[in-house]
Amino acid sequence: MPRKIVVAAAQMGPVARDESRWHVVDRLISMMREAHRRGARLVVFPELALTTFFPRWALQSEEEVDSFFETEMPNNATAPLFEVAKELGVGFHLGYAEIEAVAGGKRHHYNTAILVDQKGKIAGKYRKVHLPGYAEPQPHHPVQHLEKRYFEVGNLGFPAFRTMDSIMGMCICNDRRWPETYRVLGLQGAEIIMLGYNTPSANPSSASEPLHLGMFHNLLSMQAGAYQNAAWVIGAAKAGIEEGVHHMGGSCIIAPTGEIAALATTEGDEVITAECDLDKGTYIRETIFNFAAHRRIEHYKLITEQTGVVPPPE
Ligand code: CDV
Repeated sequence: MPRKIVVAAAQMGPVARDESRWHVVDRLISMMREAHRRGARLVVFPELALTTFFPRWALQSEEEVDSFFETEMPNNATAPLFEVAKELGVGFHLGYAEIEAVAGGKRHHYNTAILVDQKGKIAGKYRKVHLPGYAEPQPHHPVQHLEKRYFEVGNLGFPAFRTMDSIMGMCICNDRRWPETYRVLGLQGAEIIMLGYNTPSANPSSASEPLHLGMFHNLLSMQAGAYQNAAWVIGAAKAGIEEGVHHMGGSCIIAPTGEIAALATTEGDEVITAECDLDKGTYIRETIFNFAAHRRIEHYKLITEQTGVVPPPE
């Protein structure tokens, strides 16, 4: 019996600093309805989808920082999205800034994504592990990227979830560039890997990188991750000029073969869809990337024991 699901990536055009959550959620709902009209049962929204990409600024007051975070999910502003998801029978992935309040009054800040099932229930949560950028502004950089100022490293690992008749995993933006992300999910049998991203079109830390490499590296990373782990990868971008910074689009749906099944063509709100055969990667998992037969973990120790580069002695 074929296991097929139509999935969508809902790319977002810019979100202004003063745009309300209510307005953003309206945009997300419109795209969810459009995806549903095209037969989708799962929609992937971008990283930090509810607000502008605030880590481009060195915000000074705690109050202002917290205004970009959610303390509960769903909340008043996002509840309509959950309701429409349930009404339509469409699952979704949503990135947002999360404050977790723990005992003793301490609060943790994470760059988070949730997976909501087709009944509107949260089926999984992920907190971004690979936080790019800096804690303090870098005056010589073309664009500031201060995720290390606002977020703690995620504490949930890379969990996979059995939901919506599949095994699904998530990662967020910069995580998509790291092979370890996909492999940890691949080792749990992930068939669909979802991610959102906010990526400036020009490398924020290097004025000398040719512009065309941005999109090349974006697709290269996701296509390699998909193929090497025989998984579908769905990437949803924030695109266009947001508060003066141009973000690349290129939202895409990538097959387990590494081939691009759908690719966004605009820099605005845009829904792309593809029919995913969840068994398309099976022959890859049983042959070239049969992990149980071919992986040689006794030779991979450095990957978990060492962080930076240590060249051999001269
Ligand atoms: N939001 C991100 O994680 N952005 C990074 C940028 C800073 C390079 C990315 O990897 O796309």
